[in-house]
Amino acid sequence: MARKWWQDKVVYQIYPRSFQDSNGDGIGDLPGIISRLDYLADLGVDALWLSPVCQSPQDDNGYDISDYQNIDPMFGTLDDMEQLIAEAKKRNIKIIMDLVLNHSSDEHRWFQEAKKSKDNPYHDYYVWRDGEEGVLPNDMKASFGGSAWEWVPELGQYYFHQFSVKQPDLNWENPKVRREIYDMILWWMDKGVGGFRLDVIDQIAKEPDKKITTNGPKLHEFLRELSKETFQKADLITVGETWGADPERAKRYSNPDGSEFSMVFQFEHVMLDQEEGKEKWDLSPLPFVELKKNFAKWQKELHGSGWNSLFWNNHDLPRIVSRWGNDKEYRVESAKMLATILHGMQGTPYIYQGEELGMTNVRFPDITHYRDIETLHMYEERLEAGYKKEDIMKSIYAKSRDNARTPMQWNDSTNAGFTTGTPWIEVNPNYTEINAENETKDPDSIYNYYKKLIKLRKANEIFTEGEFHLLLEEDSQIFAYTRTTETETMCVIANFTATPAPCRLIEKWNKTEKLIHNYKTENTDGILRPYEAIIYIDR
Ligand code: TEU
Ligand code: CA
Repeated sequence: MARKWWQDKVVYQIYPRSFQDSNGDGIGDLPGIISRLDYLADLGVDALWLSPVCQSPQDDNGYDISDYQNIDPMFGTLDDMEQLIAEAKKRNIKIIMDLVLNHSSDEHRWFQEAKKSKDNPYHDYYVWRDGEEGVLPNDMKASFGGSAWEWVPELGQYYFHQFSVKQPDLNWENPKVRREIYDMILWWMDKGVGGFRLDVIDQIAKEPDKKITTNGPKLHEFLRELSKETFQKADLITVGETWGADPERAKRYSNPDGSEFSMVFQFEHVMLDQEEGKEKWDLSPLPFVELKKNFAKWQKELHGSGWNSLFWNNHDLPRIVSRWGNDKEYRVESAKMLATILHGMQGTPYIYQGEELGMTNVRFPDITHYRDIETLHMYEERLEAGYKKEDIMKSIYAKSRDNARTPMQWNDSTNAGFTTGTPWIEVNPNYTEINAENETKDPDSIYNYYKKLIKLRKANEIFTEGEFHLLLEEDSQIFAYTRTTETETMCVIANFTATPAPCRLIEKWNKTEKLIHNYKTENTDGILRPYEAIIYIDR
């Protein structure tokens, strides 16, 4: 497979409302991001994926867009966006925008028109079914609680929404909708945007009468048209968010011929601690051996025939160091170990803001401190269903999306240097210890470890090219694998637990060159210390 220019790049995800506030209103904004570009350039990332900053009533923190061609005043102006693109460019950083194309906000002009009458030219931009009040077209459920159908009495019709009632689904069957979308994307491309992340893109080809949401029959037809009409006109980085992807589907999304996207976000690995038929709130332990095999499967399947992204975190997921690491006595070691495992693989690493500092989950005393629509709906639903408050809070501590959304911890001043005002969501109280100012100064910090991993990827082709091979498959503590090219072999070895783990690989690999190690002293006895991780290379 011919190498693509973007394959050795590293992406950093910014959740704008929680990154840096510049004007004291408690909400992060574009000028705030601009003021932190030097930090990001120092870290060494090549592109910034911004969660949505377009105009939005913020029902789902911007994933409900009311004007795709404007910036929400809360975040700044179009001028600020152009300035961000230009300032980032000076530092060789591209801006990746978040495209929410499955649905719009109900406050979008299209929807406002659509609900005026059945023969309004915009009516068919959305998905409607005739019916009677109280008699739903079917029993489909919306992601953020309740039915997927919302009654509009003036029309005598229901509209379809896979997410909240304020996120009506767009009708991709309508060629006019598709054309509007393409023109909008071309307009952003013209402004110098370097790429796009496509929100729930495998859900656009829904067929609600057949209860199909994900992977509808027309999905790839739509995606190929979308790609051809827009992204292929420039050489962009594009990534589709596809919760329903298996390796076969992922190969189509990320086909090296460029007919759909550059790469894919698939979620199999982050769903392993959720049992079949259960919700994410029903907690169960991580099946570690399965995790290794799952990664191995994806590494093998996509090698040479697709391209994966590598991530532990995003704005929807709990903090990885609290989830599968140890955010207490081994926070630093385990954060570095998790980074080592992930960055050693083939694919494009995504670092979610604060991950490079080892930021942790938060435990607010009660529900009044939480802001996420999904968390709030679940809380109400489970209370009604008779769950105990303590148990609901336990699920929230483990899985709430707000764990990832507390403000970025810049320093130990009030509100972690995020805002001079009152933050829209409280800062994690551990900011006095965990913050960017401390970590940029400390050569042994998690931050400087990430910086080193990013440098290694750029300096060693094997990170991008090497073929993956899982070692010690059934070992219940050690995650180990090799990457090989025609001339070199690299070996990644890590203890995924807080218990020492004897490892027969160490003796042999100690004779080779060490690329990175999360402990300061050599491993001389072949026993991996808690969360110890090493990358070796045999040149
Ligand atoms: O997320 C897709 C999605 O399916 C989420 O609802 C996911 O299941 C949930 O967050 C897991 O807890 C995307 C965005 O990333 C998310 O922030 C949006 O809320 C959602 O789409 C709707 O646009
Ligand atoms: Ca602000």
